[in-house]
Amino acid sequence: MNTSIKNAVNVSTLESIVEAMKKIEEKKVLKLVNYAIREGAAQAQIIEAIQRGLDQIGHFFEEGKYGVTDLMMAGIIFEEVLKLPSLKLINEESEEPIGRILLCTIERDLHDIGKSIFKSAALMSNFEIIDMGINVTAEQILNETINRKPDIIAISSILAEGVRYIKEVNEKLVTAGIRDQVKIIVGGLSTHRQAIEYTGVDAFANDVYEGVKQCKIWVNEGGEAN
Ligand code: B12
Repeated sequence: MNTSIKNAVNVSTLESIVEAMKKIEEKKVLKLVNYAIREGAAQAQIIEAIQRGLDQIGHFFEEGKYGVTDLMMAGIIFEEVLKLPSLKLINEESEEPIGRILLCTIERDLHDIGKSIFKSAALMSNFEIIDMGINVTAEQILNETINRKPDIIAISSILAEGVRYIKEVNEKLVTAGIRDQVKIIVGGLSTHRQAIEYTGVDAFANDVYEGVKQCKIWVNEGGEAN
């Protein structure tokens, strides 16, 4: 994905996006995003601005100023932004896929925005994506791995409890004798470097672009992790 800044982007437009997002002002966010794109903002800058707004919303939620409905509305706004044609998050050129990724949000977790961003970035890099959706169990991941033979399993885990289910994914693949046939990468709020050791996955990335870069290394080099 080209994340270079084409023109000088007005920093205040990006700050206005953060503010509008923070206040959950849907129309204003969409208007500002379109404006920022016309100013030459890169996709990554826009996503980063929205994410900063979401972080504030998260804090307000923790403080009790916002409720679940507000979280939900925030999620809807982000989805609307991701769908904007001007953001061009989908690669329209139909080139031969460089590899197959099985993607999901882990069991009991309904957050799918980070997953969608990873999906867009991976599609832009010509990966084939099998999107299993949200709240996906280790058993379902195992079955789909056997059936679809992906090169990589990419798991999004936003809730803290996700780590235990990711560990289960690794254990099921080991028991089935197919763990060495697939790489596993995880990302999300609940994951950190220590989680790699605990869960037995191959890599961790909280930045989708870093995550896709790692996936490319695996498919290009025949599967060696960093
Ligand atoms: C929107 C939102 C929701 C929406 C989600 C809508 C949707 N369509 O996804 C809804 C309303 C459903 C929701 C529900 C809940 N939520 Co919520 N939610 C949020 C909020 C505000 C934003 C999350 C988000 O989308 N962020 C933007 C994305 C882009 O960021 P991200 O998910 O982290 O993804 C980035 C990286 O992590 C990474 N990444 C993510 N996945 C992957 C995968 C791979 C492979 C890679 C490489 C990278 C990667 O790349 C992304 C881009 O940089 C956060 C607050 C916050 N600070 O994030 C709380 C937050 C995540 N929620 C929280 C909570 C507590 C809940 C609820 C339990 C609330 C409740 N009492 O009901 C429920 C749980 C429901 C469930 N079972 O999942 C807590 C989680 C605490 C924790 N760590 O366990 C947070 C942190 C709020 C808080 N501060 O308390 N939520």
